Formats: sequence, C-alpha cells, structure tokens
Amino acid sequence: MTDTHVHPVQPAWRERALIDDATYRAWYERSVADPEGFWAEHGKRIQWMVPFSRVKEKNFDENVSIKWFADGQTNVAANCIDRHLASRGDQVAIIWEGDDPNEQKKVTYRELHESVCRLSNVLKDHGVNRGDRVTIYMPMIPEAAYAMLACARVGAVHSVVFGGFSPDALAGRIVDCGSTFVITADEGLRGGRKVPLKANTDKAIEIAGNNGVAVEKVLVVKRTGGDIAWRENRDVWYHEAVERASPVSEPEAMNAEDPLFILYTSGSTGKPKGVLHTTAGYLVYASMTHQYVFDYHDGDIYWCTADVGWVTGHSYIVYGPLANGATTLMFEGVPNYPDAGRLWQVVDKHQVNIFYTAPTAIRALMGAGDAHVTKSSRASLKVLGSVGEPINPEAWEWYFNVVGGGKVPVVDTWWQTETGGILITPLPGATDLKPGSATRPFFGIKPQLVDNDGQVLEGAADGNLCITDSWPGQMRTVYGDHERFVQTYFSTYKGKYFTGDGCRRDADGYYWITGRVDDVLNVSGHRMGTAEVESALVSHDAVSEAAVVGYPHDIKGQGIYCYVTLMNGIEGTEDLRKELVAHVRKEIGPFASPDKIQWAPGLPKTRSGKIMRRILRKIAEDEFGALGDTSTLADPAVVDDLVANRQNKK
Ligand code: 6R9
Repeated sequence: MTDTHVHPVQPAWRERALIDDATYRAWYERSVADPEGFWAEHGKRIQWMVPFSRVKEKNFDENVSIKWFADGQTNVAANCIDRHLASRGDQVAIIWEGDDPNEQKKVTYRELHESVCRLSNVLKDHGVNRGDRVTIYMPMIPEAAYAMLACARVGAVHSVVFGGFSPDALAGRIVDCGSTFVITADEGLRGGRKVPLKANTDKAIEIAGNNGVAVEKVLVVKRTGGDIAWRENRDVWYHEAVERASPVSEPEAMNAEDPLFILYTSGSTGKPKGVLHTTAGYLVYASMTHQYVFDYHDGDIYWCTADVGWVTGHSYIVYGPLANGATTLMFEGVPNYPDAGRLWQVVDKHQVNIFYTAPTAIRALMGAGDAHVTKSSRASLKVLGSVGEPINPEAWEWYFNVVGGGKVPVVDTWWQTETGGILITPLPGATDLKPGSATRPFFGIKPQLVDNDGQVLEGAADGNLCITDSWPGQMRTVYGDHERFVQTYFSTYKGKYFTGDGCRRDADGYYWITGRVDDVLNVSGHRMGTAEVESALVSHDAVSEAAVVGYPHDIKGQGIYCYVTLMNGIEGTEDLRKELVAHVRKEIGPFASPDKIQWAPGLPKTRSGKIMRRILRKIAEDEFGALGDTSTLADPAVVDDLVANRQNKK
C-alpha cells in the first residue's frame, strides 16, 4: 500500500480544538513516561464516592492481572446522570430519532434520572442485586440506555445482546453468564420491518432452560404493540412496572474493579467470549476518548450510528457521551430508509455537530450517489468519525469531500470490544490526516509491531499489532474463564496484549491497520469467527464438513465464502444452497448470511488433517495464480476442483 494524499490540520479545526499538535506530543510523552502520574490526574475526571490512592496495577505475564484505581469507589450511572443535574438538568441528554422519520423524542437529564431511578427500583424489587447478570435484548430505543444505566446504578452486570442475533445465539449468551433476568421489547422496527424480539426471547429462554439456566423474569417494553405470547408470572410489562416503582433510588457505591458489563465477541476459535469490563477505568477511558477524539465541546450535538448491542454503542452512544454531559442521538433506523439521504436529513434536523459511523455505511451511501448527500446542508458538522473496519482511501475521500465538504476532519478510530475505547486515532486539532490510516496512538497507548516469531520491529514496518502496557479501559478477563483470557491475548507474544490485527507503521510513525490476521471475519463491521459460521453449517444434516473464509467485498468490507462438503449421496442443488443460507441466518443471525457457497468434494488438508485456509482464501479472492506451495497437501488434486468451480470469477 502506498501513502495517500495528506490532509493537514486546517486552521479552523486547530482554533476550535482542545488539543493541538504540541499538546498531543507533550501529553503523549508524559502518558508513557509517567503513566501513574498521568492517569492519577485524568482519573479525577469522573466523580468518586471514595477517592483512589492506587492507580495502575498491571501484570501482562503468566498471572495476567489488570487493575486501575483499585481502592476507589464510584457509580457509573451517577456519573452519567446525577452529576449533571445541578448544571444541566434541563439539557437534552438523549435525542431519539425513530425508524419512521416522523417519530422522535427528547429526554432531558432530569427525565433520564427519573426513568433510570424507577427502573433501578424495578430491578431491585425483582431481586436483582449487585453482581447479578441482566441480559438486554433491545431495539434502539431510549429504554435500552435506561436499562444499561439502571443496571449500573444498582451494581448489576449487563450483557447487551444485539437485536440481530438469533434465539440460539441469545440463549448461548444467557447460559454462559447465568442470567435469569431479561429486558426486551415486543418488537423492534428497522427500515420499516419488524424484528420479533419477544418471540426470539421466548425461544431463547426455552433453549436456555434445556441448558440449565432458568430465566425468571422478562421485562417487556411495548414498542410496536404487535401480538406477542405472554407467560404470566414471568413476563412483566415495562411501562406498568416503572409506573408503580418509586422514582427515588440511591446509586450503589461500587468498587473501581467491580464488573460493569459483559459483551460477547467472536474470536478465532470456539464460542463467543464474554469480554468483561469493570467500573472506573472503563468510564475514565470512555469519557476521556469521547472528549478528545471527537473534540467534544459543551453543547455539541453528538451522533454515533452504532447499535447499543456492539461495544461502539456502549462506549460512544451511552457511557462516554453521558459521562461528559453531552446530548447523544440514538437512531432506531437504518441509513437507507426511507431513502439513502436519511442520515444527512437527520444531521440537519437535529443540527448534529459530531457524526460517527462505519465504513460499510459510507461505502453503501457512496454507491447511492452524491445527490442524496448534497440535497442536505450539513453545515452543523464539525467532526466526522469512522470505526469498525479499515476504511479504504476512496471511501475516506468521499466522506471527507462530499459529506464534510472538505471542511471537517475525519477521525478514523481503531479499537476493539476488548479495548473498551479508542486506542489509535487522529485528534481533530492535532493530527495531519492520511486517508486509510488510523494515524497515532491515544494518550497512554504503547503500540508495538512484532513479526510472526515475536521479534520487535522498529521504524517503518509491517507486522502484528500488540500493545505493551495497560490502559484504564482494557478488558479485565473473559467472564468465567480467565485462562481463556490469558491464552487468547497474552500467550502469542509473551508479556504483550495481542490484538489479532495486522498493521503497518510508516516512516512518519502513522499506523495503518491491515485487518485481522486470525480467523475472525469483519462483515459490515460485524465481527464473527469463521468457526462460528462453520459450526452453524455442519449442524445441518446435509453437511459433512465446512470451511469458511473472508474475501474482499465492495460494500461489506468482507464477504463470507463457504466451502461445503456434503454428506455422501447428497447433491448440491440451488435449493440446498438457499436452505443452508437460511440455516446459518437462523443459527447466528441475518448479518451472518453466507455470500457464496461452493460445493467442495474435498478440502485442501495437510497430511496431519489441518485445513489450509491460506489456499481457500486465495481461491475465494480469485487469486489462485498465487496459491503458493501446495506440495504438503494430502491430496493436491482437490485444489484443481476448487479452482475450476470457484464462485468469484473476475
Ligand atoms: C470498535 C470495534 C474490532 C476489530 C479490530 C479491527 C477492526 C475496528 C477499525 C478496524 C481498521 C479501524 N477495526 N476499527 N480496522 N480501522 N478504524 O469495531 O470493535 O467489533 O470488537 O471489532 O475491528 O480488525 O480488531 P469490534
């Protein structure tokens, strides 16, 4: 990859900005030279019930252990709500924009306080206590944020499951964390279509019950009023419960290292992992990155288009912005409904200043044509952000020039569910931008590139991205499986956190994320393991074996390419192909829909039986001229068949 055109910081960005280049350099130097001092200072940005005296306690070696501000006490909901009541009780905390352009709602900090306090009491009345796990399976409505904050207020640990997940996937997550309380809605609404959340929840609870976890209560928000099944003594209407509950609730004093939430994410092997984030360090890091990365100023209207079911929704719709007293916009709909101009229409309608979205949305809208954009004003915009996958320079330039009119900085923010907040990113007033590069590390972040043998690479280099020191927002463990945490992140390269991403550092010290180097796919910014799609496929009666790889996809970033070996005597028909696609959608969720299925009489395996994915990836990319050494294959002839029947012929 060659360097693209550089966009220097414009004078207007620098004037507005909280951080200029000299400040970035000075703060960064200090943050890595004296992390204790730096974070002791910035740890005070949140409100403490009991101040901390300890700052960083980190061990990345054998007994991996990470603690921040460990002897302090605080409450995340109090920081996101109560703290602002005196100064901005009547300011809007949440602007909700419905799927239908005629539906909207504004919630002030005072109203947010009352809703969260009432819901906290509902939780307590039903016996939800500190440390209990609550599953949240919700559409993008304010009640999703209330639910997260109410859990934080009473010290319960939330596990938000994206509303696009199937009943099976939801059940797996309920069982893994032993959650007996679920908050959901009758139905969701996206792009004019209904999502059967309560029906999915009912099915999930049945599956969970067969796997040893009995869900006791389901709190149901009435969103559409659609027909749903009702189980007396288990199901409770949200609106009835909160109306009965007291509006007075004291936030629990939580220890800094008490768990705040679990969020399941995919890895290269096995079932999804419950990434565990704790209380104080997470909030310090989410709020600080929200302020500086987006150059957030009091009064700014801030909009992140993510779903609260993903980490971006946790840190940058709910916790970061609310901790900073921001007005955060929550959007129920999708970018192309009613038409491809929706996002910009919402920007104008609510005078959005900071807008944060994913490359897949940018590419899709780019394809729909500039007219959808240029018919809006977008004059309120001050910062544009990108997250979730590498952004190709063409999409970056379009975002910058067409959406931002060439006048607004684009911050390409690299981070992960595991990191809690943004680690590599430009700062609007400080960083000259290079399209496609996430640029430089945030304060306190020490990136390192290593080769496959773990040798540290200096200067301009291409390698595997590790982080060598801890930061407050880092995940602490895999829920219920600390050994897996150590194995997954700290065993590949001893003493370092390994991100799973490949990365290039250029001569200016800028970082360019090149994508995952493990078997994790990133499809439209949705992260999933190839192993998950494979196990969904082989759970179908007709399938004997499956191997799944990613291939470059114009809109989605990566598409899902499946090689499927059928049971003896079963023929690979078009109907079966459709059935398998439907099967994977049912097992995981619609976003995991296979793009290509190729019938494979055999898979390329080494003599020890290991599937050679490198070869499968090349064939899926139609780059079979560069298959490399196939001599170690048990049966080299299978490759010829796969090449001849490839599905992505250019
Ligand atoms: C926040 C989030 C994490 C993976 C990560 C990387 C990819 C995220 C990126 C990016 C290039 C960016 N990724 N942001 N790649 N440039 N700005 O997306 O978390 O869902 O856990 O995904 O996404 O591959 O490792 P998560």
